[in-house]
Amino acid sequence: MIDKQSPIPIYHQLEEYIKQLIESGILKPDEAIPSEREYSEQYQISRMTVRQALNNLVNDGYLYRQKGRGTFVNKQKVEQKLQGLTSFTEDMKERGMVPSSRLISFEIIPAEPQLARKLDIKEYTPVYEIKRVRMADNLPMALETTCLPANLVKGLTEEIINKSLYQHIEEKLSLTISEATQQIEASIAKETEVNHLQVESGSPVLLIVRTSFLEDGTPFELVKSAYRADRYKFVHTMQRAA
Ligand code: 16G
Repeated sequence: MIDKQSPIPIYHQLEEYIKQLIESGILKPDEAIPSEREYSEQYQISRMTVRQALNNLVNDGYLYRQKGRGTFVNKQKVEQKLQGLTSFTEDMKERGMVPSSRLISFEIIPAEPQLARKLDIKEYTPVYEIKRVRMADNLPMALETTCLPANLVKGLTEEIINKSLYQHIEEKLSLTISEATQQIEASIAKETEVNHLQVESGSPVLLIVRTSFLEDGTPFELVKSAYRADRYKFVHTMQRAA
């Protein structure tokens, strides 16, 4: 597996080898991997080299560490396609995972000027502000703050937002959700994100800001989310112009 004559650095060879074992399912989620010492003895390589390979795999979300217990295989990341406009509930159900939410706060606030502009409403008109931890199979995936004009997306209750916002908008309010614009940016989890997402401080997150529109072009939500970078990857198919 390890070729010391190869120009490819040894830590990288070890990293790729462990990655293959994970991707092919030979190493299973939550299974402990051998220790630094075991790898170093087995392949006659320095512990520093092993540590570098394992650190990279932890940072890329393939492995996770538990203090005093060792290093374990992470669950495979959720692959999120960047094509259709789908809800969190739909995305998780499609993967056979059970979606749930933990409500952090739910209030009606006056829209400050920047938010009002983005939602195309008058300044200081009421908006719902909802903070939820979105979970899949009881594991926190994202911390999401959603702002919706209260005069447009009417009648929200805790019960509704603990289920699906999009389902309420489409089925109860009979509004047609049409499109969204979205930006994705890399960042490091802030303190609230560390707490709610149950990650270590310094962990990477993907920040997503989405504005979504109804059929007639009216913006109905501005959503800011922090997704755990160790649980998520975004996949986009592109076509080259003819
Ligand atoms: C997703 C959407 C969010 C939407 C929510 C509705 C992203 C980045 N965000 O989380 O804009 O409000 O789904 O989910 O994908 P729900 O219908 O399950 O409440």
